[in-house]
Amino acid sequence: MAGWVALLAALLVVLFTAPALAQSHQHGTAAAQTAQAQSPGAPVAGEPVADATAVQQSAASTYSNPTTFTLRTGISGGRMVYIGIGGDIDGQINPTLLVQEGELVQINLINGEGAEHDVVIDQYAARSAIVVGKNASTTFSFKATKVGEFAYFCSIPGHRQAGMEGLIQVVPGPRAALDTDGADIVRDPADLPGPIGQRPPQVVRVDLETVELTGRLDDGTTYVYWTFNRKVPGSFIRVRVGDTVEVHLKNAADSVMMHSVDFHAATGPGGGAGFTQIAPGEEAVVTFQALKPGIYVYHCATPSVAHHITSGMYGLILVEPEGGLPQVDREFYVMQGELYTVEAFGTRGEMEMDYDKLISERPEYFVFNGSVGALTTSHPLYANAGETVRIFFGVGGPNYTSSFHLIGEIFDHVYTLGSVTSPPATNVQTVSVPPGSATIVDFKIDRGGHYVLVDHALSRAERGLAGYLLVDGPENDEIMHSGPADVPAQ
Ligand SMILES: [Cu+2]
Repeated sequence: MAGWVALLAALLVVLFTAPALAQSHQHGTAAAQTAQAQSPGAPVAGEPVADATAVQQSAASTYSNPTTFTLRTGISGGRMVYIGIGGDIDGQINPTLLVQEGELVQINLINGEGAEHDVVIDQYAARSAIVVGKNASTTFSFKATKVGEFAYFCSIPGHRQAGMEGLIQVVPGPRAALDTDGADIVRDPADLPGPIGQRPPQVVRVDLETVELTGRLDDGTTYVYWTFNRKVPGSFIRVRVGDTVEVHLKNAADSVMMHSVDFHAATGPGGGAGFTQIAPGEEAVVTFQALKPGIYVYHCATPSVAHHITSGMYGLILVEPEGGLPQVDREFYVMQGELYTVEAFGTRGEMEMDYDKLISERPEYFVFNGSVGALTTSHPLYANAGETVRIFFGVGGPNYTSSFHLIGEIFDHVYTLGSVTSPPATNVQTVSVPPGSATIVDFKIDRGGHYVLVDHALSRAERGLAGYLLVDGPENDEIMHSGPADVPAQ
């Protein structure tokens, strides 16, 4: 019984920590780059007899998501083979899979022609399910604990001999981080101004510069972002109801595009966009009254608007009600968006925007604060047990509604639809936030540990969408502990 519980605990830890989450699939050496495909995927807790303690410790100290390879079965030169899909193994016959010692490896298998197949690695006692029909797929994972060169092959009688065999090379040592030319465009979720609280209305000047820059989308992957103030999302703007907001919008001289800004907090045509369509090097000023308290999105509104938004041109403005919001210990700023690239998720190099995918709403990437791993490996959220935490959460989109959820927590208060003048909903698990909208969630964090921000449409975690809230403090066993209750069940 104890062993079973420990195993379950290990599986849960893996499930809730490794999910494509992070993005520490750092692609390292030159050799690794030539042999590795990646499209980080779900952690399938496939290690049959995991050591629970070891898994928990490693999960608490490092967050790694799997190194992922996708193989499709097919026929080549009259032989049955595996064909690499995506990344650096794309198109290769029986590709050599290069893995670093200790990595969690995920292999996706797609049936390309309709015969029965599987993938087996004897030395790791790792195997996939058998895929039967054409286009059927499966996935499995294992931890590369042994260094060496091992065969992967199809165990259906005769298939290995017919050609379905390749190598997995496990080399010692950790993967070195890959240098990326792209700028860091991630907005630190702790980067927002403090509460305004009590003060009379005044004129508030807001400076926004539209900047186009090549930024880091993922390890080894860049994208030409269009930003407000060089980060995604744009600067968090904080005013109070009754303030006069004077927006100075400047379009950087080296921009290629025109840009503008539409404030959902403003009342008037285009939210200001009509007054702010500016060419590179130009500046425009628009002034509006903050008439209604709430948390609002702002975004670029230059055609194609969807293109400008997907490229990073969105942010939040909080119009505090008279006296401000209830005090909390920590506030964070998180926004969700999706990117439409020509190249498949996980491809390295410079991505290009795909207009056809954009207008047919087929994104490759989903991100919090602009890039894969933004809130996991590079800027996780930090808090202490016993503190109250508030997240201002908005969706830039341009198209996908978020089912915002914090794994392991319950929101004490949710300002539904961003309304701060309606009573907040209490004790909420998941909040629906459409594009161009925002919400505020408050909660007291009772127990130390790590918690995971997700869109509970969890397939998106496989395309980059996850964040961590790391809470320092006692892991209060009364609230949750591994194993049976202290008092026997009735
Ligand atoms: Cu723009």
